[in-house]
Amino acid sequence: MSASPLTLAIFCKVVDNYGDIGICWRLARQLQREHGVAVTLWVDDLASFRRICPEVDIDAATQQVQGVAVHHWRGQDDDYTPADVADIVIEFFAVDIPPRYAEAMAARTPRPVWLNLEGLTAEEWVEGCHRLPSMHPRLKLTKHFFFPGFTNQTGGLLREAGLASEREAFLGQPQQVRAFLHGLGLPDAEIDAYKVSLFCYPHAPVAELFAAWQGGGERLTCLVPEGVAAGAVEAFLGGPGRAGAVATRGNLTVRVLPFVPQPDYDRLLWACDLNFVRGEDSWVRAQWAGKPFVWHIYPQDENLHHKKLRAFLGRYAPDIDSLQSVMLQWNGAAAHPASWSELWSALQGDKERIETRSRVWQARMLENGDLATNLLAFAASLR
Ligand code: TRH
Repeated sequence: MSASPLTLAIFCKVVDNYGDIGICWRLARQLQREHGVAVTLWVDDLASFRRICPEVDIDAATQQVQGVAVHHWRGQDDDYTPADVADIVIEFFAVDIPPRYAEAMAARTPRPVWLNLEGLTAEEWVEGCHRLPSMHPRLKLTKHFFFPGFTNQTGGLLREAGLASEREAFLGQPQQVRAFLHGLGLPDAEIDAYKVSLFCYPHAPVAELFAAWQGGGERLTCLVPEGVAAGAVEAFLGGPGRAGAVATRGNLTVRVLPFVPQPDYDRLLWACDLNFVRGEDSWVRAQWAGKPFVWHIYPQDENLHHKKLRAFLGRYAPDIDSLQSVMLQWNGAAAHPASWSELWSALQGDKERIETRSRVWQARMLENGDLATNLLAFAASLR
């Protein structure tokens, strides 16, 4: 008879957009598939969840999705008993788990491991805070901070075990890549051009970038998910930016794509020559894609995000000025703004170095292991 599986609960509050649920869902799936953990994902916004995972039923209080028990987290007032509590409890981005769940945690024997999974940043202080304990003010419970990161003194990055081989298998069959892009509506001419995927926040200087590409010396296909950079996209299209809408001006073709399920978003990143990504999860996926990328960081008060952006650039590309300049200006953080035509041609001039960097970086990140495995090892050390 096999022992009962380790149980784990993740509490996810969707603060904004798709990254919160994107990360929690990726972690949940991986823990279940690769480590045989019985995962319960508590999430407060099923509609956002469905955008990245279309099989989610937004009306179900509880449901099984790809082997994960998904519970609609409706509020803080429900009752829980110690039997409801998992062996490992993860609060994502310091959410407040329901008070009676915390009480049930304290009453459970043995007490669960309680982790706060934090956001990803390249700043150095993370190494000092990773794994630090914090006592509950009232209950006999200790939670530990778990930080993703870019060094072996952090929890590493989320990465599924088969990711690299899936990507190699996909890219190793050019007909499969073409078929995938045809499936997204691209005709051959758009597939044969330099391909860029564009995922950013509304304040990115997209219109300026489009103008540079339009007048640039190379045919370029820009693929934008529906609803992203809507103002600049609709101005370029001269009409609604619905999925399937497309227009060509000068050397630039802009095509609006449907918002695709998470696994297809990876394929899109793999298939493109350059990816503009944002937030946390798409940023990490772009790093694993092994392709050049430009990051639009999630904006924070008092431009705290500029510090985080610089910290990342300092690790990723301290020696590639063109890439630094593009990312800084894309994020409104350039000390001496330049024209987008200049920035773009400098970036293209460094193309090979940047391509090499994305592969070297990926190999370096592999050395830190993957976040799910690191997290389980840390939890085991506390049990
Ligand atoms: O959507 P984001 O901006 O999400 C977040 C949240 O805003 C969050 O509150 C904040 O803390 C965080 O950013 C920093 O960006 P992100 O993290 O890249 O998440 C997007 C998710 O959507 C990611 O899992 C990839 C997925 N996705 C698809 O599945 N299909 C698509 O077509 C696209 C464009 C993205």
